[in-house]
Amino acid sequence: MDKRDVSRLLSEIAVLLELRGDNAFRVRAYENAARVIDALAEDLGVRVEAGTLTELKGIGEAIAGNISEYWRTGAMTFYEGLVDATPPGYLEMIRIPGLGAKKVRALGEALGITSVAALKRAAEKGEIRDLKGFGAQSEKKILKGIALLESGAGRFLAGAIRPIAENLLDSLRARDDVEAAEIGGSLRRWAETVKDVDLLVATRKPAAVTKAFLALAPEATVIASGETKTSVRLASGLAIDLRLVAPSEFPFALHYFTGSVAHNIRIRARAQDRGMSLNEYALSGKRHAAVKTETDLFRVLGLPYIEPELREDRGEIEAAEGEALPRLVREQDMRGILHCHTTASDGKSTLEEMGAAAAARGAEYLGIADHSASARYANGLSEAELKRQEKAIDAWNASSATLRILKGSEVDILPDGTLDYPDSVLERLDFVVASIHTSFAMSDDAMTARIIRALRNKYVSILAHPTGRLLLQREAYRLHLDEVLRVAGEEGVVVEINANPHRLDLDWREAMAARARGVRFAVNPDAHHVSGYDDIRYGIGVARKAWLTPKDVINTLPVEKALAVMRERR
Ligand code: DGT
Ligand code: CA
Ligand code: ZN
Repeated sequence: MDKRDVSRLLSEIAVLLELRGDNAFRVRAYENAARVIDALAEDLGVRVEAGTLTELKGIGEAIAGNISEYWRTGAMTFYEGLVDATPPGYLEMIRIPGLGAKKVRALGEALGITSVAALKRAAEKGEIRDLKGFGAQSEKKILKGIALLESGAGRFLAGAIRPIAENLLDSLRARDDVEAAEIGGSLRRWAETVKDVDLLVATRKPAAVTKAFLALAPEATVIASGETKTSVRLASGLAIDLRLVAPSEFPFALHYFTGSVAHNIRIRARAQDRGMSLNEYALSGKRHAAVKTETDLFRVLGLPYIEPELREDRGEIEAAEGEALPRLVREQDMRGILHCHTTASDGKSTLEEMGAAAAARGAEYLGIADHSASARYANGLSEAELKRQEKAIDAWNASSATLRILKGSEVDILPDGTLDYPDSVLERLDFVVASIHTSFAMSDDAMTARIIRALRNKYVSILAHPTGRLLLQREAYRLHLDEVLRVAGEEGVVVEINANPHRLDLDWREAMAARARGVRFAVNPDAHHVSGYDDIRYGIGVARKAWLTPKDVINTLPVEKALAVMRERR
C-alpha cells in the first residue's frame, strides 16, 4: 500500500458520504484529507507508526484513526460500512459526467432509479424532466453524459496506466530469462486513453516468465494463461496481456502488437508488394538480411525507423519513404517549464519549492502563472497579491544562478472575451496565459468570438487548454476550433498542449493540423505541485504524436528567445 491508495480511498469516502446526503463539512474534510495525503512529501507509514497524523493540517482524530486502520490492516471499517449502505448502482451513476451525488440520490429516492441503464430508459421516455430540480435541459444533459460514458466505457487514462505498465516492465526486464521486454499497443503509441496494457517479452523460458508475471500481480484475476499469452484483470477492470515469443520473433511481434491496426495493414501490404509475407512472428518469402530489431524490419521494407507515436497511418509511411519524417521533439529538448501554479492560488507547493524542483530537473526557466483575481474557484490573486508574488520572484532571481523564474499569470477569459486583469497589470508580466474556466455553456459562435477577442489582446502569450475537455469525463466546450487556431496562428499566440493526463488539450490530431498552418506550441504541465512536473512526458507524447519538432515547441528555446516569442506583439 502507498499513500496514493490511501488518498484514493479518502476521495471515495467523500463521494459515498455525499451520496448518502451527509453534511457538506464532513464531505469537504475527506476531500481535503485526500489532497493532503496525496501531496505528502514524507513517508506516510512513519507518521502512522508514530501516531502523528493529526499534526497534518486537515487531518483530525477520526480521519487519522481511519487512515491508521487502513494502513495497518488493509481494510477500513468506516469505508466498508458506507459501501454496504449505498445502492450499488449509485456508484455507477455518479460516473456519468455532469451528474452529481445530490442528483443521483434524488433520482434513486424519487423514481427508484439505481442503475445507468434504468436512468437511460427513463430519460429517453422523458420521465426525468418533471422531477423537481431537473428539467428538459438536464434530461438532455443526462443522455449526453451517458453517451460520453459509454464511448469511453472500458477505457483508461494512459497517464494512470503507464506507471503500472512500467513497473511490470522493469520487473520483467530484471530477469535473466527475459531477453527483451517492451510495452506495445496504444500505450507505446502514447495514445491518450487505452483499452488495456499489451506487454511483450522475448524469452526461451515462457513457463518461468509466466509464473513470475502472475506473482507480480497476485490479486489479479487470471482470464487466460497459456504458452504464448497470459491475460489478467486487475481490480480496477484493467486487463493486462502478456505475450511471450522466442527471441527471433520479437521484432515482428513488437511491431505487430504496437499497431496501430491501420499502420499494420499498410505495412503488411508493403511487404506483399515486395514479394514477402509478414505476420506477428515472421517475415518470409524473399531472401533478406537477418531482422533482429524493428529498425531492421523497417529497413528490409525499404523504410527508415518509424517512431511508435507516428504509427497511425496518417502519412508516416509516405513520409518515411520520402525521407521526410520529422525529428520529433524529446523531453531532453525542453529548456523551460511554463504555466505552473503555487500556493499563492490553488497550488500545493510554494514558489520556492516549485523553483527548487524545476532547477533539480535541469530546467533553465520556470514560468509561474497563478490564477487571476476573479477566479474564486481557485483562490485567484488580487492585484496586490500578484505584486507580492512579483517581488518574491525578483528575490528568487537575485539569488539563483541556475533557474530563472518568469512572472506570469493564468488569466481568466471572461464571458465577454475581455481579460481578468487590466492591460496595465498584464504589461508588467513576462508572459500571459489565457484560459477559460467559467461559463462553458455558450453557443459555439459566442464561445469562438469570446476566445478570439482574448487572442487579439496583444499581451496574451499562450492560449491554455484550448477546448476545456477532461478525458473520459467532460467534453470540450462547443466552439469553432479551426477558427480559433487560425487566429492564434495569425496573431502569433502560442497554443498550449496541456500535459496533465486528464486534459492533453490540445488534442494531437488538432495539433497536427494546426502545425501545418504554422501554429507554435508550448508543452505545459499546468503543475499544481512539484510532482506535476512529471506530467511533462505525457505532453511530449502528444507533441510527438502531432509530428512536432523542437522548432514547433517554444519550451525548447533559451529563455530570451522564448520571452521574445511570448512578447512578440507588444
Ligand atoms: P487499445 O487497446 O484499444 O487502446 O488500442 P491498441 O492499438 O493497443 O489495440 P489492441 O490492444 O486491441 O491490439 C494491439 C495491437 O495489435 C494493435 O495496435 C495492432 C495489433 N492488432 C490487433 N488486432 C489486429 C488486427 O485485426 N489486424 C492487425 N493488422 N493488427 C491487429
Ligand atoms: Ca491495447
Ligand atoms: Zn493552470
